[in-house]
Amino acid sequence: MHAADSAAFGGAFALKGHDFIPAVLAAQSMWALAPEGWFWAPSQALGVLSQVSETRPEASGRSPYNGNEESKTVTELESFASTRPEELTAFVGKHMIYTYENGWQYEIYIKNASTVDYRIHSGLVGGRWVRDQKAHIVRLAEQIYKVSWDEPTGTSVSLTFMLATRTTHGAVFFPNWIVNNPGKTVCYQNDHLDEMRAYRDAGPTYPKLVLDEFSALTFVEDCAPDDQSVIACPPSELPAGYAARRN
Ligand code: FER
Repeated sequence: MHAADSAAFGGAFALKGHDFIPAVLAAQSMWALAPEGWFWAPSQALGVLSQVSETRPEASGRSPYNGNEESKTVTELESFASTRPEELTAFVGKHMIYTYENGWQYEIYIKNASTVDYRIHSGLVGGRWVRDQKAHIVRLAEQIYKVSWDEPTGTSVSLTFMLATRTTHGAVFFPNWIVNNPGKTVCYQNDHLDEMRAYRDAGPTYPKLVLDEFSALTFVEDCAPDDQSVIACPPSELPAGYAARRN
């Protein structure tokens, strides 16, 4: 791990070469050891850093990252397997409906520890629905989960679910071709995967539209994992009032 990488984890920052340490920092910080040497870190960051180093997959031999990434493909480099599956059991099976502050309404089913199904009820790409999207799912803290993936369309999605407050936050990065022609993605994507990849590769990708929105969870229930009946039809074929249910 480079000092710069260490800095990215939890906000630690390197002060190598600086011999003046302000007292206020000294009171709230500690020296931390990275392979390249000692660096200064806020004390809150140290817990995160020690967790990271204890569970560093490359240290356990599980990770394909070996310092020679140029020679590997994305498929070889990217693993959707959770390093902490025991932390996901309460989240797997969750079926949630939520509305962003901009009015867009979405539905997601956490199908298993590395897969989501979803349906979009309204918004830029309302009507779109997707099954078996591989996603990275992690628990950030008690009752807070992050779900991140890259669509065949080129849209990148990172969603944070805060179950205690029944809120979410979405950071979604739409390529420009979707902004120009959102309707092209409105379908049951599983039947059009090659078409979506072709649109993605044709672009234009830029400028991307970044959605950065909070939402309210209006409906939450627990379903069994890997249940194909949870998300099984387009929004238009749902019974009246389906997405308006509140609990
Ligand atoms: C979400 C925001 C965006 C979401 C999915 C997307 C299931 C995906 C959008 C797209 O692929 O067009 O909250 O949740």
